[in-house]
This record gives sequence, C-alpha cells and structure tokens, in this order.
Amino acid sequence: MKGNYGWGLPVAASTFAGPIDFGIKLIHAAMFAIFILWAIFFAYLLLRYRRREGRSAQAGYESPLKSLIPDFFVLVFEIALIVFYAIPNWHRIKIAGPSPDTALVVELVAEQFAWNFQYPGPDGKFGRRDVQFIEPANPIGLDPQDPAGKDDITTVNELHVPLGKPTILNMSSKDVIHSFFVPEFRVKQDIVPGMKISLWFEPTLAGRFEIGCAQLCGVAHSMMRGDAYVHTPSEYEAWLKAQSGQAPATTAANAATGNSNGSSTF
Ligand SMILES: [Cu+2]
Repeated sequence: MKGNYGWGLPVAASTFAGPIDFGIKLIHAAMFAIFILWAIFFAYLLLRYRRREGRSAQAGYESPLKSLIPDFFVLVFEIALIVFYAIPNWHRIKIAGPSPDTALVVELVAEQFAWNFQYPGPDGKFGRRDVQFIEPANPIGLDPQDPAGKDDITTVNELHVPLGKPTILNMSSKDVIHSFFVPEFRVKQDIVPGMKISLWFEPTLAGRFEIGCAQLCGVAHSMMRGDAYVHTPSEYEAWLKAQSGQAPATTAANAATGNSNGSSTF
C-alpha cells in the first residue's frame, strides 16, 4: 500500500476519482475563499464602525437587505453545487450504474471480521447460499447440492477485478453493519444485515489497494481489512483460470505477500 497515500488525496484508481476529487477541491477552495472574504469584510466593519472621537460605536443595520448580499452569493453557489454537481454525480454513482451484462458481478458477504467474495465461475451462475450451510470451511453457506455453485470461486479478504471494466459488488452482512471502503476507488458503502446493497466502480489503475471496514463493527474492526487487486484483462483471466482449476491453490499474489488470511477455493 506504500505510495497510495500521501499528504493529499490517495492515488486515483477509478473513474469516480475525477468528479469526487473535483468536488473535494472545489469545496475546499470555496471555503478558503469565503473564509478570506469574510475576514476582510469583518476587518472592514471593525475599522469602519470603530469608536472614534465624537462618534460612538452603534448597533444596527445601514440596510437589512444590503447586509444579506454576501449570503446571497454563498446561497447561489451552494444551490449551483447541488444542482450541477451533487445531483448528477450522485445519480451516476449511486443510481444509474452499469448493466450487469457488461460488468463483472461479484457477491460480497461481510462478517466480523472478514470480507468473503463469491464469483460465479465459468457457468456465470452464482450458487445458492443459505445460513444452514455456514461452517468454518464454508463461510458464505454455499449449498453443496446446488450445481450452479459447484464451479463458484470464493476468496477471503481478496477481491480480484479486471482493469477498465465496471465491477458490481452485491453486498450483504452476516452479523452487524460493516462498510466497504477503498479510498483509491473513492467508494464507501455501508453493508446492512438483512439488506442486499449494490456498489459499482470501474478501476483505471492496476495494482493492489487496501479494503478497509469504515464502520466500527466490533473488537477487531481495525483488523477487518482486505486487498483489492486490479489486474490487466489478460492477468485477470489467468487468475480466474487458476482459481477454476481442480487444485485449491492459494493465489500467486497471496503467496507473494505471505498473507496468512489466505484465499480458499472450493
Ligand atoms: Cu466491519
């Protein structure tokens, strides 16, 4: 993760970084400008209405409307920000989303304190899941009788996605509220037990990025972390193929980092 975080914003690794960073920078610049302008206005008032020889400082307005002029400019700016920036980007990120036909769809089951990912495998179908099948070797409760689940790929604390293609995460939780957070992708979404919540992003940079839980979820909350690997399309296909193979191998990435959380394939 070294190099992904610095003094400013984290490395930009998804298509959301452009509009999100624009908003963060614009709002900071606007707040700085408003702070300076108010400070100048305040200093002007202090000098202009100071107590002088033969003239006392007095309360009251020269004109109530005139004193509202600065507020009017701030109001217009804020309404423009909502109408032209916030609503269109919220719609694009949270409402519109890509079609599942053109995206990689992954199921995410969060739990205290791990991220379980399920890929549909070569048949493109997710196996049925049920709480009655949950056990240490089957943390998401895949139904062993369901043929659609036979080729499913599951990983723990490792999300693998291809570069330049949208990924849709359909997220649920086994216990409490968690929050999926990848700062480099500029995505953060609560995962609420009893609800299926979707999130999407399109990576623009290959590499390994930290997945953090952004919702205090228990005693080991700070250790609830994983890695999002963004691969080039050919690398991703190779990873997928390796996972679909017979042997329940750990991933190359896992072996390289010595991540003891491991990735299980079954
Ligand atoms: Cu959590």
